[in-house]
Amino acid sequence: MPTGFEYAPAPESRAVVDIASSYGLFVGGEFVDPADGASFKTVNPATGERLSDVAEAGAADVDAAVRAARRAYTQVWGPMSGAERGKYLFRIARILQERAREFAVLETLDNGKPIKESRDVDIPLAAAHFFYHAGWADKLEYAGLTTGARPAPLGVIGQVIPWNFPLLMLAWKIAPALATGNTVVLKPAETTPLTALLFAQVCQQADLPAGVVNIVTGAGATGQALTEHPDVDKIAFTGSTDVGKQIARTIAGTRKRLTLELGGKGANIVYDDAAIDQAVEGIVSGIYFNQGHVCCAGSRLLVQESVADDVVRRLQRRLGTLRVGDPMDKNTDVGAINSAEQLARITALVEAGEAEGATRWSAPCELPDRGYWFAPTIFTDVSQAHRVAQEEIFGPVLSVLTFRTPAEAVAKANNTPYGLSAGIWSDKGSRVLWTADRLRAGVVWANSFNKFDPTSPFGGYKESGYGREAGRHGLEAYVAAGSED
Ligand code: TAP
Repeated sequence: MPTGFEYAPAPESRAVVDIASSYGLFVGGEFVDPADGASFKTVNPATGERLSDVAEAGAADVDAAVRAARRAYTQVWGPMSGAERGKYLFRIARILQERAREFAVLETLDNGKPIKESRDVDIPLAAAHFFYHAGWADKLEYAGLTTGARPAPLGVIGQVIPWNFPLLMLAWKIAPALATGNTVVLKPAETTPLTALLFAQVCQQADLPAGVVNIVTGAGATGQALTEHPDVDKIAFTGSTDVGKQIARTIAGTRKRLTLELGGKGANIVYDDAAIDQAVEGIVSGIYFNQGHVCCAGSRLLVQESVADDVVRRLQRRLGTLRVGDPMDKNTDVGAINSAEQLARITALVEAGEAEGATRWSAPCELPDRGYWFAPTIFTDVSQAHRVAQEEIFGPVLSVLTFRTPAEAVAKANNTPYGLSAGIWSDKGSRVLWTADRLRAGVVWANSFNKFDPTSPFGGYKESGYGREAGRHGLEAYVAAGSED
């Protein structure tokens, strides 16, 4: 066992994955204890039970991680050829595939998402991200991402990620940074550190040079220490708009680069000529997938007035068939809310919706009596000024608004501070294109929703952040020769 591991599997996970009773930080290729010995517990949100104790990194630990990353950058990873770097990324991708079952179970235990989603979405997409970027590592020159014939990495990258797709967000951050020759220090979210720590073991298994990837676990203060560290060349942040703004203020006036992937309030626009049953499926996956803990969720349904009653009726019928409960059950559609804090946030916004006069309907389902749960919910009679139409709920709650004309649909869709995602449902290609052209959203899906692919750039307008992840555009954020210069 590596240093910092005290092995004692949690009872519920014994069969598939070994969860240590405590974890150290991953710094310089090894698991180490934090300087002041602090730790916090991570729990299974479906039961409230403790899974493990995880080290809490302070400023001294973050400094040690940044120094390890700097050494690795200068001595090994920076000078290495793209073809060699690519081999490591391919190796990591293959190990993620080989250990997919272990990762899926661990993700579901720590996050609360249904096992069928971690098994079929999170883990395969994380592996796909490493495969995709492995392929880029020796081709940067052809994409104009080098200075002369040399790649121009930025150096040491500090990365901070949220809890909704823990391994996938890690892959979105680490794969492009490594492919372009940078080294990283990554802080996972406090409530979901376990798959990042299993990923650290994958780095060891792949013989990745020490210090190329460092994982510092902890709360917001750990993330802040990382963003404030003077020897970090760039911060890549995914999380809430409030914390994103705080980080932008911290970084202003320094030499650091910054990319921000923040919140959203996506509109799913359904025209009267849409295939309604297909649209209803898209609305359901748009907002109830991953309990609505999705930055690009279709959390506002904009439906044309003439079909609104029919769509809402069919939607309620469909929600009645969703299975809410044990995330480890392969038939579960909606799992647990990730934390008590998030449940409180959802509950408060739903209460605000009721108080402001919107009509609430929740699916008639029996919720487990321990852990954190919220029944799939729909608000009708919503006006644009209501908080449930403006603020990100980040839970299984849909706000329904209606429109008469395409122009009204676009105006309402664009009427939030966010601009991350949107969906359009229509039988007419010309109407889809007309609408897509006018939406201020980084991603627009047509007759589908929540489709992801490592080749497609992803990112926001307005308060949803700046910079793109994935595709060729995503690489630009990690090189000096990209379009940012
Ligand atoms: P946040 O509360 O913003 O947390 C995100 C990360 O930042 C966590 O690791 C958090 O640590 C850390 N953090 C908190 N305070 C910090 C500070 N002052 N300095 C540096 N780091 C700090 O968001 P969340 O609740 O985890 O995630 C939900 C949000 O993420 C939603 O708004 C969602 O839309 C957004 N999101 C966006 C995207 C994209 S691609 N746009 C994707 C996924 C999620 P702790 O975990 O310890 O608080």
